[in-house]
Amino acid sequence: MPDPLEPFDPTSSRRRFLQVGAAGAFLCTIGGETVSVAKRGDAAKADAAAAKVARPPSLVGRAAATKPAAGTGAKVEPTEQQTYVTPSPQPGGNRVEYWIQAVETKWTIVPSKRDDWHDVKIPGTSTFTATVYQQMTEGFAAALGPAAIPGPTLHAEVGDVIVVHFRNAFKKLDQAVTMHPHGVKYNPEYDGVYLGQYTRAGGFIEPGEEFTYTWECVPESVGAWPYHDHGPNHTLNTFRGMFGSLVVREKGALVPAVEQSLFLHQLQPPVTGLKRSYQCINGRAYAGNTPIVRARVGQEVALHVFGMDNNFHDFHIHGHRWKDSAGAFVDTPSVGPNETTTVHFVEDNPGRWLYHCHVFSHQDAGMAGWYLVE
Ligand SMILES: [Cu+2]
Repeated sequence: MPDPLEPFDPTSSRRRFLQVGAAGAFLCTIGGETVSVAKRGDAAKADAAAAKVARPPSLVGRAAATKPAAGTGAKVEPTEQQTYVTPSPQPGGNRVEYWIQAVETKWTIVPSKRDDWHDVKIPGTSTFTATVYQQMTEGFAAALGPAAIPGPTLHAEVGDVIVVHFRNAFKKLDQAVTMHPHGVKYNPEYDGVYLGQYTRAGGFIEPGEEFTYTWECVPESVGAWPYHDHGPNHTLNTFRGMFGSLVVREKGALVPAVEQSLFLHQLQPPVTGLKRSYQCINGRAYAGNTPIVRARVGQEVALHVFGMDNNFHDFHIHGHRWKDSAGAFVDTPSVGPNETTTVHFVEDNPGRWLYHCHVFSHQDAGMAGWYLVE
């Protein structure tokens, strides 16, 4: 493998080009066109292809479907022969509403230009244009959260419905995007997936448009799950930041004192246009830039760890171990693409600890952070 700290330079040698290029390369199938995203600048090709994807004919008459009276059980506009009913909360459940927009934003991967773990400088620019989900106040009146990687964490309980008022607020990128959840129950209207001629209302939200998703929290939804873009250009948009988490609890369950979602993913030159690749946690690389998790002895700690790229990752915290879902003690479980593992323990070991992906080429290129216990 190439030294991940070496700048990416496709002209330096063919061997390096093949190695580094292959490491970050992927194919986007966009509206019937296959685009290779393999080297710096290739993201623009995928964006250009996505701009040409036509509104699916299945969405004729879509205006009525974009704004169903969510929670009232009103039927959305049929887009095929079958119609679907907007679900309502179970008795005792709530409508948990969010306003979330898709935006482009300048994002810096290593703001401190340092790796506090190895106590070295990380030179060079690490700023690129990310695509992200941003939480807004009711009616999209104002920003409620930052335009950041990852998007907001959504919280709900079994019996609730999560209602996401979603807006595509892209300014420069001319392409449809969506919000596709894992873990919750939804009918095809609220799947948030582009399916060509079979696309339903929630699967193609163009710049300036809004759509309201309604997702049910059923008993099988308990846990932490990712959401991400699943529009025509979903692979690229997800790789450059369009993802977040949703956490569903049993009714009345207590919230852990320390709870944090951690996304393990890489930001590679074909996606960012930067000279080198970064192994990231929540869009940031190297200890001091990645999330600093803090806890006190005796507190319940839950860390939801997601794989959010093409790789498998091994999540490790020094000084700690916990039980997996099968009841076995672990300290380095693996997560694959869009898979979640929850680290769950009562804190019993004070100190400055490192957490990191234990794939060695990932940990050394930034996929690490601090866990501080008083
Ligand atoms: Cu990893």
